[in-house]
Amino acid sequence: AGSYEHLLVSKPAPGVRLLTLNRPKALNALNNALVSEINHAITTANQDKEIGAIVITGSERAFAAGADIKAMKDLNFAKAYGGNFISHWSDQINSRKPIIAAVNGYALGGGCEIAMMADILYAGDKAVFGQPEIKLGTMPGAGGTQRLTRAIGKVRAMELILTGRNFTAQEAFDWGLAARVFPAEKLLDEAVKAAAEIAGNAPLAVMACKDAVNQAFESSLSTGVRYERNIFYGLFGSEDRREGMTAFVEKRKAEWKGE
Ligand code: CO8
Repeated sequence: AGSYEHLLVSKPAPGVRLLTLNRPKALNALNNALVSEINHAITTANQDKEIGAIVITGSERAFAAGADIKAMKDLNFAKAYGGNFISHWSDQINSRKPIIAAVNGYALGGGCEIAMMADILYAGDKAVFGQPEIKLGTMPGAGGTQRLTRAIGKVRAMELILTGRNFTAQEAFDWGLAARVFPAEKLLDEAVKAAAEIAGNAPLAVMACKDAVNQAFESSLSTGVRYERNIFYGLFGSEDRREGMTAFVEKRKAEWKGE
């Protein structure tokens, strides 16, 4: 469903929307057009009751090799700051439905940042991550210094961002950036399988879980725990919560309504 210039959109399993970055000649380098298409596709998936989770992927060679350097080369301060360049590049974090990034090949610079914005990151065993912006005389601009640091800790993030060196799927996994590593050719199937499993859960509970986990990055522990408890109380108002517990007691499979 949907037709875009740089993005393929499909439904590989019930409840799953798959977005495949498709700018092969530039190794899926990100420009405003591609990012706008990603945002549009995510918004559309959020509005679609049939969809419970989103998978975002690239090709075997590249998830995305960064922001489009050719498009940035002649930018100046007035155009970047005044024109609010990349202000919408982080919009995917507004998705209320979970996003899984399935990363094969290069995920560099903005590509790594887009992958880190996802709720779950799966890596193919040959994936190559990095924040190489320092080598271009600049720095990460779409959350790299913040999300990488929160995910893997200060000294590792500092080393990677200051040297610009690449890191492997195994390192990403060991450090807690990637949830799982799969053989490259199995990665997409596994990501779709996980997305389908998520999509098969009660939609309001999925949304609530994602919201509460994200709150862990925004507040103190006691505030976060209170936040969680209040949403937990709120779910007692959902029909699916009653159905889920009733189905357990009646030893049958629950049927979700999304209400
Ligand atoms: N931008 C534009 N074009 C690119 C990019 C890029 N980031 N990466 C690769 N390409 C193009 C190449 O120019 C080449 O095109 P052409 O054939 O026309 O010359 C084509 O893709 C294939 O690339 P290579 O020939 O270089 O392929 P190799 O296999 O030799 O090398 C690499 C692959 C190692 C990935 C190499 O292409 C590379 O180093 N790319 C640049 C990586 C990089 O520095 N990325 C960071 C960019 S800066 C950034 O992302 C800042 C983020 C700021 C905010 C972003 C918000 C999301």
